[in-house]
Parts: sequence; C-alpha cells; structure tokens
Amino acid sequence: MTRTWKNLPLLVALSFLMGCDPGPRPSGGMGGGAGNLGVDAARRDVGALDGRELDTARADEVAESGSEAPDAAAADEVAESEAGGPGVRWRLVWADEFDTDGRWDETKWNVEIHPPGWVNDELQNYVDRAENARVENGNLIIEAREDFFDNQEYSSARLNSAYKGDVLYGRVEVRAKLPKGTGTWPAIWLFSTDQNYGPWPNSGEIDVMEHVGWDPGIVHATTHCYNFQAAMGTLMTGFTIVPTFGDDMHIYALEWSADRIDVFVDSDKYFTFANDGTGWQSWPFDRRFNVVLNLAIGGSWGGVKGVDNSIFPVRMEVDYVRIYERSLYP
Ligand SMILES: [Ca+2]
Repeated sequence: MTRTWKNLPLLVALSFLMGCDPGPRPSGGMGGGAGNLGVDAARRDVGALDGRELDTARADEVAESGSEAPDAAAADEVAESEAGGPGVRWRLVWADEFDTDGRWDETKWNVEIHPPGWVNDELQNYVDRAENARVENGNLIIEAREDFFDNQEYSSARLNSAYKGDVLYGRVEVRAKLPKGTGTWPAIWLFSTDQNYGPWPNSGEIDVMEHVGWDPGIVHATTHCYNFQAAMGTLMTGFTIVPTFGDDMHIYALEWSADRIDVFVDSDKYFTFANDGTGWQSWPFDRRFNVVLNLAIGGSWGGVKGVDNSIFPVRMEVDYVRIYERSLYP
C-alpha cells in the first residue's frame, strides 16, 4: 500500500500534505496500540468463560427497539451521530452501567492476569483484586498503585468482554475519566476475539482511546492490522485534544461498519479508517471483537518520560460501556 494522504487520517493527512510528517507515535514500534505483541488468544486469561455469545445475551437483556436507550440524552446523542448516515438510529444490545458497588460483573467481564513486561515493556502487574478493579459510586474503577503487591512495584487491572460482550459492527460507547500523571497509559480498545487471521497485528486491533500521561490532553485512536503497522511506517492513527480528560467524563466512541471505522470523542469525529476492499491484510475487521479496558504504567510509549511515583494511586473511571447495533427500524 502506497502511503498517500488519501489513506491517512485527517490530522496526519494535513501534516503529510504540509510536509510535516508527524511520524509514527513514539510507541516503540510494533508494540504500539494498547499492547498486543503477538498475543496468542490462548494466553489470555479470560477467566471462567461461559461461552455465551452476544446473540444469547440479546435474548436475555435487550428491550424492544426504540425504547431501550437508558436516557433521552444518550438516545439523542447516538441518533445524531453522522457516520451511520442521515437518520441512522442505534439499538442498544449490550451494556454495563456499573451501577452495583463491589466486584465487577463476571457475566460481562473477564480479568486478565499478566506479569510486568508481558507486553510493550510495561511495568504494571495485572492482578485480580479489589484494590485494582471494582465498581464504586456508579463507575468501574481501574486503579494503578505503587504498592509492591506480589513483589512487584506497580499493580493495575485489565478487563475484557471476550465471549460475554462481543461486537461485530455497530457503535461502542465508553464514558470515562482518565488518570493524570507521567507514566500512566490508559486504553479503551477492541481486540479480535477469535484471532481469525493469526497473531497480532494480523487479526486486528481498534484503539478507541489511548492517552499517555506525559503528553496530557492528547487522545489517540489507531487501527492495527497487517498492512498498516508502525514498523512499516504505515500505522493508521489520529489524535484530538481533550483538555479536561482527567477532570470530566467524556464519551469515547467507535462507529464500525463493513466499510469504515470512525472514532469520536463526544461529538468530535477525529479518526477514520476505510475498508479498501483488498482483504484481511487491510481489513481484518470483519470478525467479532471484544472490549478491553486497562491502565498500564510505563512501557514503550507510556514510559517515554519515566514514571512519577508521586501520582499513585491513579484511576481510570468508567461510567458505562454500551454496545449498539444499527437499527433496522425508523
Ligand atoms: Ca454508571
């Protein structure tokens, strides 16, 4: 694939046309993104999988079309979304509002257990304990700590919805407040559930939100696949500025169809990646993915300027995760 401005996201394309190529993100190469360096799906500790897929969940949980949006503001917001086309409406098919204090809902989420250095040279130890992941006051709290738990300096958490909240096309909406501080690297992203086209990046990764604390207020969206990689200088990525990322909740959203991927912060669409029709190498995004929420510390991108140990504990707070499909009804 020749790198032309036409296949670059807007901000990168502008820089490209102006002869000021911003280059790949300082992510240390292939480990960019939310971090899946050749991750074998089998290596993911997805906990007690019950095999229930989204269709089953829909039967259990989905209300009738047209009245299921949790509140009027949310319904209006998604109805006005431009990427689905004029008049598009979205139908809620899966959600976690995080409205019950305590342990997160095991019917919707799996916790991943990984030691420091598992991916991207990150420093945190991903563990399963309330100090690092819990529901509190309507939000999922993912908290990174410098507490030397398990003989590791930093502890944190990473949850995914594999086999419990999978999605293929639709809108994924995550309302969240991000941590502040040098060394933090929170991510809201989607990962191929079945690794249909092989190990990372072949089966694809969609980063809806990444933020590194040493570059505050710059929120990034990225797609990873075989044909578009940082290692080849073709990574497809964009960014926008969110000054209140750490003070206010914002909606980080993905709209995904067979033709394109659009990423938003609130109503600001700042990244688009189109299906060029050449096959899985450019578009592995035709299989089910799951939602991943994590807070990394340090690493090839988050740790570029070290880690400020005065910041801990730090949190990513998630008000909700909602998955919509395009409605067939007016
Ligand atoms: Ca909530």
